[in-house]
Amino acid sequence: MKKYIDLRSDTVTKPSAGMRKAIYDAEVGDDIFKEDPTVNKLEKYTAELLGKEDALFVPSGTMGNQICLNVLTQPWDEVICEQDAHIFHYESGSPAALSGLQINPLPGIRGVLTPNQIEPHIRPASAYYMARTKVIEVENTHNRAGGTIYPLDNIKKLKSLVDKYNLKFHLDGARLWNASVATGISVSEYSGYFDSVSVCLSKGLGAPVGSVIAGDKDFIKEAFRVRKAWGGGMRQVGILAAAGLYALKNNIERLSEDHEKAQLLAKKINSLDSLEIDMESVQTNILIFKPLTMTVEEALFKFKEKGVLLSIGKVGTLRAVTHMDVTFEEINKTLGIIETVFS
Ligand code: TLP
Repeated sequence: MKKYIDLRSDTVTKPSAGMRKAIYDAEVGDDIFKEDPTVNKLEKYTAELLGKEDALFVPSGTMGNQICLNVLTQPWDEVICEQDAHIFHYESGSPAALSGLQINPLPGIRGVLTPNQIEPHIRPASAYYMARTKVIEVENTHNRAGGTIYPLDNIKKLKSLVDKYNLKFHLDGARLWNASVATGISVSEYSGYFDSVSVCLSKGLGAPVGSVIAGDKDFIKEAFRVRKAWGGGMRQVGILAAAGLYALKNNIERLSEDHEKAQLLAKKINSLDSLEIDMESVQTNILIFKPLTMTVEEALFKFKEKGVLLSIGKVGTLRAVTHMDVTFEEINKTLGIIETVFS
């Protein structure tokens, strides 16, 4: 019997029995020598899924994003992203500390920026007194915006802008799988427009650790060097890659169930006067909502008392994330708890 229904994040998912068996059976070798057959398999498989020449297994989504930004830029360059981007809020200031980058966060709508919003902010190449605009970064799905999906048409238009100004295009695809399952658009269609892509295995896909970054061969060659320099080179790590491969082969399609669970929660939240939610933002497995009759801290405490764990979203909001380790039965129980806490 679980003590809590844990909706803090989809990162809390634990390896299933099938995944543990794959971990147990994994063939391993020294990955720094490129001799781990399971890591090699995971990298090849993910590169194919994303339609990229090559890929690299990295310990986390944060390291994945940061290696990509490092390889795409020089110190003193600027990265344009949406103002609620994970790279801006939740990666410990790493773009500045690790790569000497300035972030230019622009206000989007539900996490999405259009080319018209971005173009006036691209700095003229002749302006020696300004940082150089180098990268446009997109997050799909967008975490702080509530798991929203970047429309493909918008991505295509941003790619034209990237080409017009000779910039680079990075995708934080920690939850790209969710976007793909929700829209039916393949992950390779999404990733095809980007120079670099980072995807996570340890969120809704249920692996204990790991992300994969992908790009062309030269990009990954350089990324391999940066990963080692930052202490992210790993040895017999096939035991983790095996979990990642298992996740990719077994746990993508089932994400639609997590989206259904999020809809159930969203409808209940929307039905109560003491809570506010933007229903249009509930597109995948994340809910961002505002308590109107108590503080976020009070709400977190009351939910915890009743056995439900939530986290804090952007300022003044709560966040709930659905995932495979929370059953429909537990979601139904949570609907009752929301009603009790807020009516
Ligand atoms: N997000 C975590 C927290 O950092 C907020 C979560 O619980 O959602 N990109 C996106 C869009 C993410 O949501 C995350 C993790 C990352 C990158 C970083 O991944 P990790 O945690 O593996 O470094």
